[in-house]
Amino acid sequence: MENTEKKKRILSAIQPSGTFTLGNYLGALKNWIALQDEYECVYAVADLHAITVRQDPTKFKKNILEAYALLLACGIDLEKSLLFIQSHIHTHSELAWILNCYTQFGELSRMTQFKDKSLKHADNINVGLFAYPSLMAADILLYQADLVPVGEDQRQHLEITRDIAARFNGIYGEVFKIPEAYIPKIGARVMSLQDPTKKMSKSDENINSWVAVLDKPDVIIKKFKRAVTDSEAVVRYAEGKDGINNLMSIYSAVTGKTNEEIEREFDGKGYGDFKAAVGETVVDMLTPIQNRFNEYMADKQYLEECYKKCDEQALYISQKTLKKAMKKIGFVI
Ligand code: ATP
Ligand code: LTN
Repeated sequence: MENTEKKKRILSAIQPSGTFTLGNYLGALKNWIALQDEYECVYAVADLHAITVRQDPTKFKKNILEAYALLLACGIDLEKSLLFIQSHIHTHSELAWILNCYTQFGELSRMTQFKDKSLKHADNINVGLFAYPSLMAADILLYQADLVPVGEDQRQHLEITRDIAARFNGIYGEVFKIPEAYIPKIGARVMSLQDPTKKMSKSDENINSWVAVLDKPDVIIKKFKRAVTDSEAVVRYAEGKDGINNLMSIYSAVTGKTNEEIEREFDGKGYGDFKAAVGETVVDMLTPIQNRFNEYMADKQYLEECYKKCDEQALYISQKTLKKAMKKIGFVI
């Protein structure tokens, strides 16, 4: 996939750290799918990033393959986009090392994700966790990406990517394109079903607080039934009604209905009916994805063909940038 057309290039990646949630789907993946016609999209399973926290080898291997299959099942179309496995492309580790040498200790120390994760994994504050942003910068800069769709939590990492690229270009000339953040036209911030003031997160130990894309229909329905609401018993979007607001924005993201339309639809009905309706629309949305996921997982050979084809193209594109950077530094190429 060469950048011959005028289409801008989008790059994004997701860590294969366990199952994906409805938050990941509505907040990120759905958008990845929607971008495929307008942009040249390069997507990756960021498995190298995932080892900054300790992984069980058997589970890790399963998670990587499942993440790949799930992304395909969500609708990444390999006729239009690339979807590769980060660790298969050796240029990422190589450029990350180089970029480490153009990144300051002080600026990495200021990364909020590093500070948060250091607290969470106090027994394993490894150098990889510290240097995480320079690997992410390598992911982005290797493909000369124009735009990077990122959630709020990754914004700081995109900023440092821009700083590193500008610093390198300042020394050696135009080697890297400076990427911009892409603010999605669609995309919802999905909150926890048990504490709607917190974002839905798969690392939340209360499994009722999140819905996984691969949860069985009855489990999904049950989790929505148990969702925390309020005592007003009126379906309307308003301040102080975090639980209902969250359910309304999920319902809206899935059905495309506006808040007014939802309020009209559930006028005179109780929360029980509303929660059941939200659960059912989510099930209807996820069932075809789950079916496709099962088909892909049953055909490992097909999956392998998919990632090998993409790996080859990703290597080709990324190698050009890596060579250019190395040549500028003075390596014997
Ligand atoms: P963790 O719980 O381990 O922090 P996570 O579920 O928050 O993980 P990430 O891997 O950090 O997921 O994020 C992957 C992508 O999904 C990011 O683009 C992030 O912005 C998006 N995302 C994650 N959770 C939500 C959410 N609740 N609502 C909207 N988008 C989300
Ligand atoms: N750090 C990101 C995942 C990620 C990424 C990237 C996102 C790795 N490399 C390149 C955008 C571009 C996360 O944890 N959400």
